[in-house]
Amino acid sequence: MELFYNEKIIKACELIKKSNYTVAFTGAGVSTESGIPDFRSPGGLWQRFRIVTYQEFIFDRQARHEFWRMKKELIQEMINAKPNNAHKALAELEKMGFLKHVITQNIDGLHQMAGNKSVIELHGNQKGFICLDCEKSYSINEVINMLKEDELDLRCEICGGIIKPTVVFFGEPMPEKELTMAQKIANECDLMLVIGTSLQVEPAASIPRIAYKSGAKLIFINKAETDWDWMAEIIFYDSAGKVLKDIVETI
Ligand code: CNA
Repeated sequence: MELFYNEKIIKACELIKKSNYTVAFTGAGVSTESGIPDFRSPGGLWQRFRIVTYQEFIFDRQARHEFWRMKKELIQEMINAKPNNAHKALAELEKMGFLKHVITQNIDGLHQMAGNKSVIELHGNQKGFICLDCEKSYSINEVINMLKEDELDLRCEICGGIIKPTVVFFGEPMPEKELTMAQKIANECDLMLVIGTSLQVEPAASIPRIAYKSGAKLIFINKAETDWDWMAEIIFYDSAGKVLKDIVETI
């Protein structure tokens, strides 16, 4: 029988209180209420920009132009963004001792800004940039200045190599250390909060499946349906900020 919203909140709180090892797995939907668009929702990035793959970025100057044009448009709103109620609630759950780790596909750093101490970033962080030849690092401010000068094919000042964000592109392998750690946590946890993700980007999306297969219960909080909703013990088709705030207040 379908439960009412308040009943689901109470049931979610019971699961969290009973659990010995709760983790959160988050995607772009956890940050939309901070003003950062996700990929697939109406108005999301895929309606405005084409996704440039790793291979295109490396081999195609035109694709690099496209990528940096998108970055130039989005970088300021990304770095100005502040944690919303969803990030704050997850930080609060960690502080209260109910949440052990956040595994995130996001690159915006908002979980750490909200106060979560244990955050595993599967796709890197938007603040890092590196020369692909000599590996010189560039700060986000240096990159913003380069973009102001309209250089849409950013090159290393030392060796002239291509500068690339350290975030993981489509077609690029995920960082091994983070992936291994996330898989281990997924195997060991007994409750996973799956929040704001369409679960369409692999291999990151395999993390909740690992948790499910190893016997963990899953709570989904998503505005839209996913192909994996059947795995969830409880599902909220709702705003992550609202649901997580209600969970923290009820707990
Ligand atoms: P996605 O495929 O765009 O899915 C987002 C999901 O979140 C959808 O199911 C939405 O229904 C749901 N959603 C949107 N807003 C809310 C909300 N307020 N409350 C609850 N649910 C909501 O994004 P995924 O994270 O699944 O895809 C993974 C990609 C997105 C990763 O590679 C990320 O790096 C990438 N990404 C990250 C950011 C960021 O760092 N903030 C922004 C855009 C894309």
